[in-house]
Amino acid sequence: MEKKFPDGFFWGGATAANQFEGAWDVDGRGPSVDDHVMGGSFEKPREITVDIDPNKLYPNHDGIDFYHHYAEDIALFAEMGFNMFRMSISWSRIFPMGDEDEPNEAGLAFYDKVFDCCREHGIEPLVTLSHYEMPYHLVEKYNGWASRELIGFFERYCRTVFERYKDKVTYWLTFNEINTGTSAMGATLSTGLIQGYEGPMSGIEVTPQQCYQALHHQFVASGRVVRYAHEHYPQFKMGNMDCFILSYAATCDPADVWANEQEMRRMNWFCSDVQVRGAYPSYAWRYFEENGVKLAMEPSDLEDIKKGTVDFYTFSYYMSSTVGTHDDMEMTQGNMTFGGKNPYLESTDWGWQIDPTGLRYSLNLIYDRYQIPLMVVENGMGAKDEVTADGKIHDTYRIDYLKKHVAAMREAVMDGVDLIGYTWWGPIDLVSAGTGEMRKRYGFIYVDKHDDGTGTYQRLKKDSFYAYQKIIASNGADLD
Ligand code: BGP
Repeated sequence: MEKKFPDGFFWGGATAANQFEGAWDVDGRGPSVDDHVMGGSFEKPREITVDIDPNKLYPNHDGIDFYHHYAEDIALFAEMGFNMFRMSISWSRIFPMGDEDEPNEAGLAFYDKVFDCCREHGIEPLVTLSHYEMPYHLVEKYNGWASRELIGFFERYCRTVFERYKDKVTYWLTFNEINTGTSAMGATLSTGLIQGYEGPMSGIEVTPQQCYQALHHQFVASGRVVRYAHEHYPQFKMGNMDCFILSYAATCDPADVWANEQEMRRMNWFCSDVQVRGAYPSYAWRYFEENGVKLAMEPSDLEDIKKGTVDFYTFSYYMSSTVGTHDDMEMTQGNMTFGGKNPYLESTDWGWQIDPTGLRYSLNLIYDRYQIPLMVVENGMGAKDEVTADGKIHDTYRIDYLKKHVAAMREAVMDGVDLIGYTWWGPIDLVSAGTGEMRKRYGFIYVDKHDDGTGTYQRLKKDSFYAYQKIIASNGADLD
């Protein structure tokens, strides 16, 4: 059987406005949630402050200054052969407070320039409407997505950008990694349930009631904007976005298998069952009852969810984990999560367990369940890079990770999965969402920016730049 990806496959990279644009207070932009989060590390959690302290370092404020380097960066992406670029629009650049009536023209004009630049290079933008941020004012005044009023504000923001960019953008995602809203980390980054909160980013205490009510508001908002897009812009393709953390049962003890199934439902299936199938899954109601969740709903909510199902399913995939019931399980860190250690896998320096076969397995599981086109919109390896005296970065570990994951996707395509695109996370180094570090680098392009805030912002091509270029040029056939 021929080992190949379909013609027209999308190859590219993925970013988020808050982690790389910088220019946090330029041209009328308002502060977003991430602008209140300080830098951290593997050992030290990021801290949130209510007021921005000018004596402290908030790494998202400057990011890697894509705001002033976009033309150079997009040209480098084109040089690698990208035909897709995933990016997000900063809501607080368009509506600085989030609840005002009129958008900020300077913010809108910035994305016009970015999309035009993509088009000039033959790159299709894939735009996330909300990637781990919202105007901080919405947290201060409404406690984020705890409030139903956010639905209307989000709709206004989406309608504004849909109309403005209708001729420039076709592929849209509503909420990045919406399923993290089931956890404390997501309550900060995604649903913003942190009114008045100061402390470690994952330290906020939230009840299942608070998490699922906020998620319900996001489901309704997503359903409404997807439906609106379908009705007004039939050319648009609307997708969801989940953080897929594949987990295996830690042993063949049936109790472990069932515990893992429960975790797979909570983490990986619950949100996409709603957004792809258009209804709360049958298993949700028992969970709600046993965990004291009573959703406040308006009569039209379930209809909005039903009528606003997505056209394609997208997800991030970095690692896998294990779940079990036995006390002697060894634990390890991971993306937005702690999980069981798998003795068959190696880990990155940040404890994320590398599992390319898990990507093939996940793609098969997801496609079997939903039967709609899939995209892997984040996959990558955070690592410390060293610049040699002659300005080179020999990131063989990243190339190895990349090739193994591309090979796994190729197998999944041959298994019959309708996979239409792949965007590597952080094709250019950017601020880590989890730790706020710069030294946790994902890029094929190195950026001279450091954890203490110093750096020239100079861009350098790593060895992986050329490796990805070769993979794209052969449409994934050449992995030697
Ligand atoms: C995903 C997020 C991204 C990104 C990535 C890597 O969960 O969608 O925003 O940051 O993970 O995570 P980190 O930056 O914590 O290494």
